[in-house]
Amino acid sequence: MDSQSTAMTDGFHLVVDALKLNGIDTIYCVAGIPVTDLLRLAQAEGIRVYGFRHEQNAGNAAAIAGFLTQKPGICMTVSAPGFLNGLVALANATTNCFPMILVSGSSDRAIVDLEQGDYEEMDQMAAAKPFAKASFRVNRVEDIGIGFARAIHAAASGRPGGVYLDLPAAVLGSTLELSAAKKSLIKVVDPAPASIPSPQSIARALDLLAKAERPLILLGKGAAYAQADKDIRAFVEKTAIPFLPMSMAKGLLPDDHAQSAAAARSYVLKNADVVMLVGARLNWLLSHGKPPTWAESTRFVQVDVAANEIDSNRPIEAPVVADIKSAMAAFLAALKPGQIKPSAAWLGSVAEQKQKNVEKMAARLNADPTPMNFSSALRAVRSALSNRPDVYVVNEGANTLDFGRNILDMKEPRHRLDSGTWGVMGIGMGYAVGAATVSGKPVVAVEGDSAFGFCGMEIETICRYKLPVVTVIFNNNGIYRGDKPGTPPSPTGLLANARYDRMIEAFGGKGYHVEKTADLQKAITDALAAGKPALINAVIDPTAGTESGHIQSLNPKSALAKQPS
Ligand code: ADP
Ligand code: TZD
Ligand code: MG
Repeated sequence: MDSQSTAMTDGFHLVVDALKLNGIDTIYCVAGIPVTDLLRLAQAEGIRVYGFRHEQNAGNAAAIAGFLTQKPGICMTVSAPGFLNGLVALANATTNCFPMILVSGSSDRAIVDLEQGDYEEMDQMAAAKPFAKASFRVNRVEDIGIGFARAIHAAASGRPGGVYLDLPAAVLGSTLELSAAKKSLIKVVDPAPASIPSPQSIARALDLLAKAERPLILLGKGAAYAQADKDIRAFVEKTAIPFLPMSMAKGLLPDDHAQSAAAARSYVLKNADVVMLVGARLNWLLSHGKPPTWAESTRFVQVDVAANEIDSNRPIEAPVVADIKSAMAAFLAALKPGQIKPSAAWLGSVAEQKQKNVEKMAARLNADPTPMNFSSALRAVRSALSNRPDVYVVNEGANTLDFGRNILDMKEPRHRLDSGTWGVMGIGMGYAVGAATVSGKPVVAVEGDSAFGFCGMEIETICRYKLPVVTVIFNNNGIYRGDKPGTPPSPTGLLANARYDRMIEAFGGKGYHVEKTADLQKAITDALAAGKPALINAVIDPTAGTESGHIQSLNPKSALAKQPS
């Protein structure tokens, strides 16, 4: 055929076509060689392109978009250093079971593989492997369609996770006949196929729950991800079993629900006889299911899509390997009226314990010290959000996170986004942009001053795209606490009296500096009403925090610490 007259396309266009064909409408990125023109083309073709200041934040935005939508979020980066900057976010997505695809341009394969010193040289596919659920490279332009299909399947199916897709510059620039190109694209059918539980596994789990006197349902972020909100609520209410949400499962049932055992957390973990885990792992966040937090005799139901999660920390008597949507539907269909009945004594003691703890907490919450402490400042945030269930709450820090998890009530599913499984700092601004761009709803990011520092430059991104993100910095002058005045900077200290509010003013956003709870509450209310980027510098007592927040016991102790020197 005469090549002059043959219609041609190239790798750039095929990537955009593959994304659009699969309903992917947003890219979070940092531009540069070799993806600049690719991003321009994507934008011109109607894909929303959000340019960030650092790839880690773009990756975090993509990952949380994946969590919120069940579709892989896309992060696009440049070769080697840009790719590596995005890798922490990819690993974090995999750890948290969020579907995400890190797409990165890469340099000349022939030069990279002989280590001849290319611009931004690196074997990125190999580097990504240990941190991703899957890692692929497209070596031929006609394989772009297959590359994206494989990446989408891998990210979204089964236990979701982060996937790496390598696009060498030469592939982007390669041409292909239009007719062959069209045939090479794949529209993925059913990227997250249902995983139906066996009827035996459902019966076994219901039998065990029926034998329980002191049952507990523990909801994790897998349950939030599954978007089975109605069925989960129906099962909890029909069985009358107390439930405990992990932090990102808060709001699946509202925190003020009568069956919530959140205020009696230690009591129920220690005293339940049968625990039904729904999309929650028995990892460090649950003390590995082991004493003294848990009883030796506790028996477990575990609903999880990943078969190899079962028995990872404690024997699971009734595993239900399935996706949670299918599993909850099967539970509701099989449940007989009156089959499961927690004992009245158990429900009574959970209620009593809750009452006691709520009263204890009320005393702390009602105090109004100057300067503010974590409890009083969070009460102000809670009051400001009390009639705004639509607001997404992002939360990170140590004390800021640990107190925030307990004090900030959620009413809607998937509206609390936090440091998650890794306890990683710096997710805040990426998650805020991801949540705002996916939902179009306002976001309040409650950030420790140190946590904010890992991602703070993205307030420029937030201002550039005019996103309704209100960042509240709990400014206690440091990691956990501030330094004593007049002492040289310690490893945990940060500058005293920093005015983070002035940073956002440099970008045209609204800054607030507040020292009192009433002013903090008003600033949040006003900023949300304005619907524009804002940053509130909230002064917190630098002596109020504790080392490592609520997980101080995880710090290794020096064997020599108590010996005379
Ligand atoms: P949390 O930190 O809230 O306790 P984890 O991240 O530890 O939650 O656990 C989430 C679990 O949910 C993972 O084991 C994952 O395999 C599982 N999961 C994720 N999505 C689904 C789903 N749709 N159906 C079933 N299980 C899921
Ligand atoms: N680096 C990364 C990426 N993640 C981490 N978790 C840490 C370092 C260590 N770290 C924590 O575990 S919490 C924290 C760090 C640096 C910051 C705590 O200070 P903060 O919060 O100002 O954010 P509080 O309210 O002062 O405790
Ligand atoms: Mg701090």
